[in-house]
Amino acid sequence: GAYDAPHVLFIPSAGIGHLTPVFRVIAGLSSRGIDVSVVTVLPTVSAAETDYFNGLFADYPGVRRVDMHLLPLDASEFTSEDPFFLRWEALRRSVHLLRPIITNAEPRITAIITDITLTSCVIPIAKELDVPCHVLFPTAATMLSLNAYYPGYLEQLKGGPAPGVVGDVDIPGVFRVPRSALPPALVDVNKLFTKQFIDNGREIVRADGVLVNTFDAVEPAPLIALRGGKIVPGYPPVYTIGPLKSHATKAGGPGDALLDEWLGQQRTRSVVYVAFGNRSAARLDQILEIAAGLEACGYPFLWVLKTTKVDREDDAELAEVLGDGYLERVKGRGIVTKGWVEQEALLKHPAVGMFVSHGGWNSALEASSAGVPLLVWPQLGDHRVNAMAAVSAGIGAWAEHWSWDGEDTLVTGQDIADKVKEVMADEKLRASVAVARKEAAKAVAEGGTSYRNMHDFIAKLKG
Ligand code: BUP
Repeated sequence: GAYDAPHVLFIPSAGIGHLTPVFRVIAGLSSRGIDVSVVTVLPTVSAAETDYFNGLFADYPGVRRVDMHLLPLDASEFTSEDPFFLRWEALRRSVHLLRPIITNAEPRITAIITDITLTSCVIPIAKELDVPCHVLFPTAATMLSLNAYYPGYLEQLKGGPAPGVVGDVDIPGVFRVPRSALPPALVDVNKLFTKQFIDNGREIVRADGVLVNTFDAVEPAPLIALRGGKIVPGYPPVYTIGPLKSHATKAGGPGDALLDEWLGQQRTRSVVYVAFGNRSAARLDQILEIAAGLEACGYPFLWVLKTTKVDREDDAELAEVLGDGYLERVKGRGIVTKGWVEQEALLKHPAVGMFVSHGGWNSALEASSAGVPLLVWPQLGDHRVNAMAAVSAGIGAWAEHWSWDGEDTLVTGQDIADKVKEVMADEKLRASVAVARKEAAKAVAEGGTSYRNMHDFIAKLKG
């Protein structure tokens, strides 16, 4: 009833990129005194996610952990699907287990916030139990606009000359996404991911609102289109609340003491930071070209190297992967690590000059609020759409013709070195990134767009 204090149930999904914005919102609400419960499914897909959950509960002891056990998924039903997509499917098929969790919770659950991947399964339960439900969209508003538009786009195709054959997708009021830039799964309407994406895109219209980790000034077009009902009439309110701050309370520096010391010795804006997020692993031959490119670019560099998609399978020794003598040759000038770095803090270090990134939206926003230009080398999923968003926002350059999901072309060390030098020397880009940095700070400062949206959202939670 109206006298209940707010108690928010978060339903996260899998993958650090999905957990990141969820945890950041949890931290924001919890530190404002709002009671929060988090559905927790163990074991997680990757070891990094387990550490991430443990860190959250250690840092925010007031946050309640609600364990949920997944129903087993018959993997033989799916052929060679991504381990994260499979987990999303397992979660989707287990959501009815949430019903007793919600009805038995003490104090009463007054609001639900679900990750986008579970939207079409969670909203019917929330409606049935009469609990308001918001969706947290973990990537760019541009992707949200594609998610909103795609179900209708496919419907239109049905009446056309080639039903079911996906082409370029011209999102009203946003831009035309070439077929080649779409998340690869989406061009095949029978893919598990595509089915989930379409169901979620349809059902989200019944949500009470959508929270997005972005800010109005960085992606004005999709926000105007969504809010103006130009993509889907009657679309729910979109709360832009980014750039969300890291929830890690102990994140003082970028990582360990040695890294801090090394960074302290580098010239301002001279370090090339290279990281492709949590689930993009390069092939060995490509890793060797990246190594050569970084060695040849002439700048100091810090490279977070992943050799497998899921970290539990990663037992490669760096020295072996990189070959004889590489680490000795670059010693002092280049650091290669497999470990977790506190990226948000790292990007704010004055020595960091640019970021070679896969284009995960959390990473892109962290770079923009630190004023660090991106060189986006998309790897999979939404990365190319994010790269287009980053270019139109003036926060980065896009290596448009470099290898991508499923392609076996190799980008040479020379190409990588040339592009790094080009971005480092791009004064125009550096200037527009500096503007974006100011806009990002303005958005979250008192009275800014993201600040006000968060304030309105909390007021709504309090009823
Ligand atoms: Br790796 C790594 N430290 O060492 P994205 C990542 N992160 O803090 P995603 C670290 O993880 P995909 C590390 O700062 C960001 O907040 C990073 O999210 C943090 O990409 C987050 O950038 C990564 O959205 O890959 O989800 O890992 O987009 O392929 O799902």
